[in-house]
Amino acid sequence: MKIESVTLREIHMPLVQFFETSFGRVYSRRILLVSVEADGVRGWGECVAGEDPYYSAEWIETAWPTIKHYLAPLLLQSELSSGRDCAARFARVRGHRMAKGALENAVWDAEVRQKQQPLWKLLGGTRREIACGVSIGIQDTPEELLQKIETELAAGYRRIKIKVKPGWDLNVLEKIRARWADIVLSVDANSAYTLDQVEHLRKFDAFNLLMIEQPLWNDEIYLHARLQKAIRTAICLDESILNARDADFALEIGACRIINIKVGRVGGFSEAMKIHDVAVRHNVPVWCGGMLESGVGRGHNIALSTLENFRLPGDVSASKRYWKEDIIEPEVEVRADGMIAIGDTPGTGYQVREDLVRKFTVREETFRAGK
Ligand code: OSB
Ligand code: MG
Repeated sequence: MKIESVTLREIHMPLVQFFETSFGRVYSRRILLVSVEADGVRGWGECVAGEDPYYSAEWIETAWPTIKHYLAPLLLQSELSSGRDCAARFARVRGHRMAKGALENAVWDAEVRQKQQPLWKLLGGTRREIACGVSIGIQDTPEELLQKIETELAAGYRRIKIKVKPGWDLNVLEKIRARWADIVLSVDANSAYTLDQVEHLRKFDAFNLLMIEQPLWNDEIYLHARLQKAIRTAICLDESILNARDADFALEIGACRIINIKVGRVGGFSEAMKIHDVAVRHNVPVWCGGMLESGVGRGHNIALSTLENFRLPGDVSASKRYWKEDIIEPEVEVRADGMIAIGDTPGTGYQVREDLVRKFTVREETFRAGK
């Protein structure tokens, strides 16, 4: 494949509802989209870097110049045989995984359009439907949270995850379990606790949770192993797992019993697939995380979720939970049984609505070989 050009676009999309985690609240997304032109087709990728450096050190204003000055030139200099080659091409650049992932995934996207194959097949997927859960942010009151859970259960979602932090945890779990004793429930702390709070964290064991996601520091694995020995609830790591070596280490020392895979966090499909395979060797399930993506990233998350070891419902939910109008056609829809059907359409099965992308674009820049 010859990559002729790389285009970056920043689009603004207001969220239907604000989303609050232990690190803050967002009302609207600034999304960095990447497109590549290769042999007459266009491939799309989404950079999941946030509007602030809170979930990770990367944010939209580090991703843009990193792609412009370092990553795009590495792709434009000579031919590639596949999306699989990108990671090696980018290896000299340290970190910046979200920037790398956006570009690598745009190349895979172009590749499947060119080969007229479904993306999920090229990635090695087998599932013809995938199970969906929802991630529900911190609300102003517990009553509003209960109302939201009721709505999502009625829509058929197969797992409810709530965001927690000190002061919004055991008290809300009590209320949820009083109303729904048996639903599949998990919590995500986004690093809101420390190991001094082990006695407090042990109290989560009373609520029959599927998992507690990322309770401790974002850059720490070993202390999660100490915590996992002290609590019964399965720990799932998100922020701490940046590559397949991290996953192998975490599973070897017992730092978690489940892994959340986000293509952006780990630098693209190829590393995500390696983490998937490491988890298979350890017989540990994985699931696909979300980063409030537009339809571009959502389509990629769906394709990844067809790999065999994505055994737990992902944070892969319907477009309409986030956007008044998503930038893909059709929009992502979840069936009444909480599943998304996987078709045989080439590509992701979702077409990018370039008219809407143009409407939402606030800046755009294109790079070509030798420029
Ligand atoms: O930790 O999984 C997370 C959103 C932004 C940043 C981090 C996280 C999340 C979510 C949202 O939980 C998942 C979704 O896209 O619905
Ligand atoms: Mg998380």
